[in-house]
Amino acid sequence: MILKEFSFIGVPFDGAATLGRPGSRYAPDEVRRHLEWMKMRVEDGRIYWIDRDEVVPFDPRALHDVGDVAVVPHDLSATMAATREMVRSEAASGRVPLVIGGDDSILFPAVAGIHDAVSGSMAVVHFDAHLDLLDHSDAQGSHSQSSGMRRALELERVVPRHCVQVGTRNFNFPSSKRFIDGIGLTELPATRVLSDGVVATLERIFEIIEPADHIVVSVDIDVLDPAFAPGVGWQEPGGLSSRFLLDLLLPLASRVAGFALNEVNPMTDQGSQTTILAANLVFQFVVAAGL
Ligand SMILES: [Mn+2]
Repeated sequence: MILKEFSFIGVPFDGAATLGRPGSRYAPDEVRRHLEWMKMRVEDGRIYWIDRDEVVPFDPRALHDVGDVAVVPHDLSATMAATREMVRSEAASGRVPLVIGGDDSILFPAVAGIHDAVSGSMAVVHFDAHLDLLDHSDAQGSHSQSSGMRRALELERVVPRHCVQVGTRNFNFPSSKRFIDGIGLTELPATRVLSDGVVATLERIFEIIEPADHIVVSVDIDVLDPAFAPGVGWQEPGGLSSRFLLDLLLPLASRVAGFALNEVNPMTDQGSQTTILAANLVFQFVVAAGL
């Protein structure tokens, strides 16, 4: 029996990579390619999960690839509208959308598509080196890889005090700090997460998101240290390890209404280090959700 079904939705668009390097448009197909290697290890609906030291049920049919959004490379608004609609439609059909970008402007239509499909309050767990809280700038406009979380927080039923940003670091604008404090968003910077450890961090995340009716998890792959994920739009030092991120993500898997993974960039990758990691995040998330 399949407990929960997922829809892999590719968004091969990096037209809003207005800072940092473009190239994430190539991520969805690369992630798909590596996913095939992982599915290969399923026997009779079961897979040996070495980290748990047990054989666990997994039906590959739980992970549907519904193809790519019909992106319009020269038109950000049309691309976001098409992404939002495909996410809405998959969520409305009862599957959990796995939105694989693409630059991090896709965070917004991923959350908005879920918002369109469900009623009740929503929380976003945002893993990222960056805040993505830019309201507007002359260079980047109002929708870019720097504004996705800001736009998501404006959705009617997304409740800022039930949202949390995890793994953020280094420097940003003082006006962003005023915004965070003003709307009651919780920041769990990488330094704090790494010193508190996995268990205490998870306790804090669950405490913040618990009251929300629906949870969306959004991962910018640059939440990881560049040593673990070199293939990103911008390498931000001082981040999490891949093990640490997996340990934080997987306990959330059975609870989410949607998952987004953005900024994986095959053009800046070392071999396939980051795209293999991205495929692992997706695959382990789906297996964990079924347990
Ligand atoms: Mn980022």
